[in-house]
Amino acid sequence: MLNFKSVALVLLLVSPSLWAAKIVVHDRMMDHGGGHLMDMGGAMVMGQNIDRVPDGCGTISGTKEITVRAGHKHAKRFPGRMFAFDQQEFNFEPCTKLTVNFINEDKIRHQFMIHGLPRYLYAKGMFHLEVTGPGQVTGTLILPPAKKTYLVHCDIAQHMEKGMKGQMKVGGGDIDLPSIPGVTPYVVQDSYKRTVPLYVPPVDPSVAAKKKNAPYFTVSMIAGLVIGLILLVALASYLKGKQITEIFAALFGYTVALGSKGFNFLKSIFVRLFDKTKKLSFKK
Ligand SMILES: [Cu+2]
Repeated sequence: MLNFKSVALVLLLVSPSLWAAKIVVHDRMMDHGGGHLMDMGGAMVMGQNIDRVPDGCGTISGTKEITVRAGHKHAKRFPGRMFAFDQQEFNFEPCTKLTVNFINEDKIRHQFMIHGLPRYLYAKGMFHLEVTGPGQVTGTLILPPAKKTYLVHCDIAQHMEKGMKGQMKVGGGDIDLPSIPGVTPYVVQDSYKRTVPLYVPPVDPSVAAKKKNAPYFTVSMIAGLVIGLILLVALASYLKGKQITEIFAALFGYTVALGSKGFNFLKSIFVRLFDKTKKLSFKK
């Protein structure tokens, strides 16, 4: 018998939040030195800098901590996109010590990368967080003093092109980057109208020349015509003076004769096959 408690229990069990993928927190990373940390679970930090103050900063201006989520579901707001971060633009004061908690909500690899940082401080000018999800990884860097816009993206093949792209403006930034979903116009704008002409395959010039020089009449074509003419004359002389009913009767007769011959031929094959099988089946 159903009562309130059992209904509540069933509702609780089918609740999607209960079945949502569990976020693994990667907080026991091995420090490989030089700001490079990793674990065996697919989490990585590169370019971590917790204490070296960038040239021109003098001192750390302040500390900030943000949480950035990455996943397929965040792209729903952007038609035609496949992946996205939950936020596309970040603004910080120069020389901020920034800690990023990066949460990958998908069951694939995602990254949070900042590009264009000074190379004397960040290898390849890059700060990199990565986690094979669902999972969370945390890293810290100190932003340079320059008024500049940095590219933020996921570098897994096609993830940026499919929407996982943002920009980080330090001191107000210097430019706006293109194709940031919901922030700046796409370089290649999707269109649902058919504006591109249908594909016409290119013609190989050597094949086209061969076709152009080919003779209008070929030997096989003339032979066919001659044979056709002979047969036509023979048929005409055979049919000469015959009534239309006679012609149909003759055609019917030929068809029946041909059909019965064919039937007999097939029958003989079946009979032979059957005999063979019979002999085989009795062989021991
Ligand atoms: Cu990604």
